[in-house]
Amino acid sequence: MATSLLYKILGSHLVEGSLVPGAEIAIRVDQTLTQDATGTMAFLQFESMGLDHVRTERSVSYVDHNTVQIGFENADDHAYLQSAARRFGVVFSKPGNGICHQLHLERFGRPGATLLGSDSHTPTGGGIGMVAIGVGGIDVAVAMGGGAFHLVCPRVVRVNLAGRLRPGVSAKDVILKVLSILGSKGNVNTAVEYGGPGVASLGVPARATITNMGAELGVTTSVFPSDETTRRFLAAQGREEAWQPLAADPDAPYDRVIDIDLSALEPLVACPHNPGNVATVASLRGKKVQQVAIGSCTNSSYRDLKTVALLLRGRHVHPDVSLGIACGSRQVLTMLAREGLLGDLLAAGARLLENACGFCIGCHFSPGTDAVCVRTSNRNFEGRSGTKSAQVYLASPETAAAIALTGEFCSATDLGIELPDVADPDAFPIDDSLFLYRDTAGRGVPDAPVLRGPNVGAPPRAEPVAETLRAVVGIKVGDKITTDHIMPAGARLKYRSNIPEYAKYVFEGVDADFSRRAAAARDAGLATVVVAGESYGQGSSREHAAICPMYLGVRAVVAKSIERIHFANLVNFAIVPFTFADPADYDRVDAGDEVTVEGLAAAIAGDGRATLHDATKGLDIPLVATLSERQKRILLDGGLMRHIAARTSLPSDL
Ligand code: MIC
Ligand code: SF4
Repeated sequence: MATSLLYKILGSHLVEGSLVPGAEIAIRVDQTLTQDATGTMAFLQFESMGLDHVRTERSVSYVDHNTVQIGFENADDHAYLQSAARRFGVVFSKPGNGICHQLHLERFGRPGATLLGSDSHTPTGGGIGMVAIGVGGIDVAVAMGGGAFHLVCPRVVRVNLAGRLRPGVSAKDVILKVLSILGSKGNVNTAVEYGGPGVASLGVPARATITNMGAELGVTTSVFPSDETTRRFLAAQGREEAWQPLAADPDAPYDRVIDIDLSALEPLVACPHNPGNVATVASLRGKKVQQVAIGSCTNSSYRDLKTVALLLRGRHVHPDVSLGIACGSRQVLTMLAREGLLGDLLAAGARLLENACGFCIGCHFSPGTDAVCVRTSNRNFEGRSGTKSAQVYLASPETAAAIALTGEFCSATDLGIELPDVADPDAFPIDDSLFLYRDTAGRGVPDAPVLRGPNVGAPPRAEPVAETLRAVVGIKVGDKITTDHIMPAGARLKYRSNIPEYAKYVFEGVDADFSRRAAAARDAGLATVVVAGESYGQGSSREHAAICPMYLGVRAVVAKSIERIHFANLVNFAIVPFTFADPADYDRVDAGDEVTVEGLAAAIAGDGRATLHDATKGLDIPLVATLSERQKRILLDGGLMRHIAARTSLPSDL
């Protein structure tokens, strides 16, 4: 039977279930990646499983998120991660090496492999034909131990690309076009597969930009075929042996087919405060801009930054604009330096930022009050930049460069100059010296010490779901509440390894008193319920958006709908992910209401149907938790770690 590329790769890794959309399946995981902001929890959880080394083909621990290092906390986290990597047979990528997704694509990814990463943009690897999926740290910990990854088999949307991009239009415009068609919600348990004659005209970095921002669609993963372009990219990285050709069968069935003519695309932007708010650059022409930031795991390749450097060469950034540039990897930075392009950027007045996540997650380079800001990153959620009132737009590197020069919205073609057409080189400069422990990877060093500073504490264990839930509605939020709303990053990122401290900031930007109230309710023996609208938990994979609420006594979320990674994280920490049986009931519950759910554990063990009794209003509201049999057991056991301890003998049954 003709098969999609996604199902071919999933099929070759299937260990449980069958490839039927909507069914629960389990797959073997070849590679894992973690980054420092989610990695400390992942490694603490891995340690608690009692294994002496990882069981994967390749696991890499990157440090790229918390590199600002104000205070001792970040450096302590880095030291913990480095020592744990050595001990357990993981390759360690030192800070300064670059952003995990860019680096993994350059140095480790391989077509046809599965990659599980504790970061939502892990699907960047789909740019070279991997099935790469973003998950919470605890799921990566299990995969590092050799355990299978359980997921809902996604339905597959095919995006057929035809034609060729015009000058001034690039990969970011393609994915923004896809976002304008599919939207940034409602795509749970869906995957996107790209194909068609237009694929050949896109280089690997372009493909990776597109699969990277599949995260903003909310899909499980996105994948491109592996072809001659992929082979050339891997050969230029000195890794041709990792290549294999991969494509869908010509008549493969798809759930939906979308046709995009690349030659008809024009420069696009995502407007505040969601990547799905897509508009044309032309519609904003002339609007003044105060800050431009170029980089992030979406658009920081050699191709992207050389394009920017050539556009800026011999010109100067507008006096009212602050332009920051962050390369995705040391390889990219080295190439810019060797080709003299760094000089062009500096001469133009750009500020060189560290090769790290940095501005993308609000660690630094926050814009001023009410500033209009254009970024090449993938998320423009309210407040993520560090400035709540800032208006952040997402655009391609060429559009961002043109705006930096003129100080207002315009596209690169408006500059009236010949636009560069940058191709990848035949050979990238290879220097793997900041990847440590390659020689002991997979085996580890059993007697190597693991360093734990005072900021590094084991995550609290979840509790089995109660027979009866007695709670207060601690907060009621609207639609598209992102994990950045639930668990802010930026200045708070340094508490990722210290749950009691980090928990003080749950919902900080939405309701700064939430944490105090929830902790007080917990201490008085009352649980907290979060009530939410559509697409709750959009965005990142950070399981802290489940762990910290759990620590504060949150035992259930009741929403109109919940996004995939956050749903899984809630289950992994024994918070029941309910949806309203009738979404209209959302309007009948309010923050502060006292609520009970009788027979909660029995409902979870059964069909997931339960009744929320709102004692304050005297109402009964039907709820449903749509769970697989495995997820039911995890909730009843008290979270994934307890479930593993109770049900498996490590590591083979993970
Ligand atoms: C993000 O882009 O929001 C992050 C920071 O990379 C997160 C991971 C995290 O919160 O540590 C993600 O995308 O998963
Ligand atoms: Fe880092 Fe931003 Fe990419 Fe997240 S989206 S991995 S913070 S660069």
